[in-house]
Amino acid sequence: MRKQRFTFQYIILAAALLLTSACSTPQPAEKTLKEAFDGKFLMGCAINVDQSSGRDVVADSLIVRHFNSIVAENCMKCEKIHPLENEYFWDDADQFVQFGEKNNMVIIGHCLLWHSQCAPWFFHDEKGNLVSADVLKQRIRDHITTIVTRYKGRVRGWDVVNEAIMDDGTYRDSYFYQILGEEFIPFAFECAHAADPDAELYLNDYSMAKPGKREAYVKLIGQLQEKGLHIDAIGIQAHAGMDYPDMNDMEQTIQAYIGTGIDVMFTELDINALPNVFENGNENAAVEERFEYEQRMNPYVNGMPADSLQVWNSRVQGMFDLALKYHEHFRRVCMWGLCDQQSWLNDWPMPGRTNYPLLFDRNYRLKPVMQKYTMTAH
Ligand code: 9MR
Repeated sequence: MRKQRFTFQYIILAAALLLTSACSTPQPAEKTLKEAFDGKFLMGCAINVDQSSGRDVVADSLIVRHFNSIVAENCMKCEKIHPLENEYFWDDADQFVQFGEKNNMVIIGHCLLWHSQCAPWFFHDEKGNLVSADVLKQRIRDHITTIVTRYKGRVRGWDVVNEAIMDDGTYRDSYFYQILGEEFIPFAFECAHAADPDAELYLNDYSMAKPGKREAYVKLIGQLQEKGLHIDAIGIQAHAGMDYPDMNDMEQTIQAYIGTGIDVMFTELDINALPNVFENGNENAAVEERFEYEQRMNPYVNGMPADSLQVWNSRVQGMFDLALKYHEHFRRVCMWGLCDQQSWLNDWPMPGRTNYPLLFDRNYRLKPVMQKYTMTAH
């Protein structure tokens, strides 16, 4: 009797299984991000030292699964990698490069020259005076040659000069500019190419959709090309917000850069979900700008409301749709971090906010907005 009931239960179970598989339409398997954009552009992620050292195990598993390119969020910046004139600190940068190699990723170096986070010794002599043009050139040459040579053949491309132009198209009044004038940019490209002739070389900046900035970069690219210097692509950082940049302006920027004959990339994509703290609706990503914490500027501590999320989703898709539209000239789309809780935007320009700028949420889940790409052929 007992045996009979057992057999009967098996028959029911088998029938139910058969019925379910016959009725359900086969679901397309969800692709990873890198699979979704395979053949179109590289899918990149800026990683921090916890990730490149293997300490952030959960993040690492997602980075390896979803991304085929990495960039160093901080460990290759001058103040970290070259803190004193005769002292380089390689541990973190070496680990970053090893992480990329171990996981078969395209490794990007960020950044060789940047006015910000540049070690204080770089521009001054022992008396504290600004150094001469010749001394600065020698320092730039040593800095670039040493770093690029160390990772020759391992780092695919370098942000050679970062954030050199202001939103209105004028040159940033950095020490590089004050001491060397416009010449510091071609000089940096010359040094980088000499150190690794096979490395890709890039310019990189934020608020690129601003017409003044766009025109200045088109002119600068032309000047580098006229001098016969090697430049492969320009990085549109793409630190965006809920109402900027205007997508038509962004598209015009992409077209203008492609028109110069080099490729484009989104190199630091994130979408700030919080109210703009700047009274003038500032669209930049200048790390030196800071505000004191105000509760009213931190409205989504417990999550984003549906209407804001909808806007955020359309902004993200707007950026990816542009990259897809121009994919023949788009080398890479790189997120500026993996998941929301790790983003610099929780603390900039105001500390202690709860922001939602990235593709993975605070529980390390890929946001549903990306199903537009991961669930379909496009
Ligand atoms: O995300 C980076 C943050 O952790 C650093 O504190 C900050 C200063 O080094 O730089 C951030 O990254 C910047 C990038 O290097 C250049 N473009 C703007 C990015 C956001 O500030």
